[in-house]
Amino acid sequence: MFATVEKQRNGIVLINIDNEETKIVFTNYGARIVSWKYDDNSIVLGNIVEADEFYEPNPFFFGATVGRYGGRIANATFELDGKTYHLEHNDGAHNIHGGTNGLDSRFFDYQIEEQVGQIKIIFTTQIKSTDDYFPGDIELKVIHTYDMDHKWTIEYEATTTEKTLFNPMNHVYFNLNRDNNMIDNHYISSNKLAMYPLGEDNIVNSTDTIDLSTIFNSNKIQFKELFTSENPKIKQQMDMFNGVDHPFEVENGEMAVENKRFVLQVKTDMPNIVIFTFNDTSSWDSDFNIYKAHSGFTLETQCIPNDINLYGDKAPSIITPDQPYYSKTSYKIFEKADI
Ligand code: G6D
Repeated sequence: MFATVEKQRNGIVLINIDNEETKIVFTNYGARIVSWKYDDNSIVLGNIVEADEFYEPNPFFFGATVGRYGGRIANATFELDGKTYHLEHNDGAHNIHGGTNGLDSRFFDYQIEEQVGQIKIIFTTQIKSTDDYFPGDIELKVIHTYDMDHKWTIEYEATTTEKTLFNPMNHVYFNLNRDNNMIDNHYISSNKLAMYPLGEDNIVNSTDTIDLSTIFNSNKIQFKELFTSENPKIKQQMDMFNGVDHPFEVENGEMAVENKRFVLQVKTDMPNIVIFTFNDTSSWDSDFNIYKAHSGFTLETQCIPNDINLYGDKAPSIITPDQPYYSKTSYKIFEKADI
């Protein structure tokens, strides 16, 4: 297992990790994952040619670290300790993914540590309150670790100067199909699959979840079954959003996604996983946009978007200067014959 560093134009650095049958690439731009391959199968969407032009601003956030706040905050406003904060309206009336100066579009500093059985890339940056209009300046480390067992782990470590909201995540799109054909054939599974319904403009405005395991009488559900379900609650949501774009609560933060050949296991200490099945791919006018609806899915491990407007001062995304922030998520890929 070894790492090589490749400097591209425009300040982009690619860090390639080779672990025999799997290869994974990260970049300093947005501390993002660029590609992940199992033999010659690309299991994530994005920069297949690994060209820097790919990262011109686009609305899809491929593989990026997203924050300081992942997901939408309704009406781009929230109250904390009696003070009202007004954020940038970068998604209609709402704020999405922390605004246009978010973590996805900045160059991180980095350090690579090759250890026994694993390689770590420690990315660092700061977010100032003046960058995104949230209170508090944040010092952040995003640590990507890749290990011999083909497991990619992301750790976030942060401190803030003031009480604020912090809800980072990674926006990688997976697709386990050999030709990256539609993900409808993939199954999601967990001992609990509770889906939070969305209201207008994809905003989470209710904590009354839809229990998919009960509706389907199974803990393993194919995306296609969800997309075509005649259950009125599910159908209403699928008709509104052309697929899944919903926060889930899963058992112990553990779930799996599989197709015929591969299983992807996810484990997180975050309370929710937002699954987004890439429902509208039309908003990026570029030759790089080769994507059809449902050509990938995300597993965004985070606190439920808009938590501050749902739970007020009990919102899990609130952090304070006296308590450093830490969270950890791992994604592990298996070929089925290996299990
Ligand atoms: C997030 O949930 C959102 C989607 O609605 C959005 O389109 C995407 O990011 C870019 O996953």
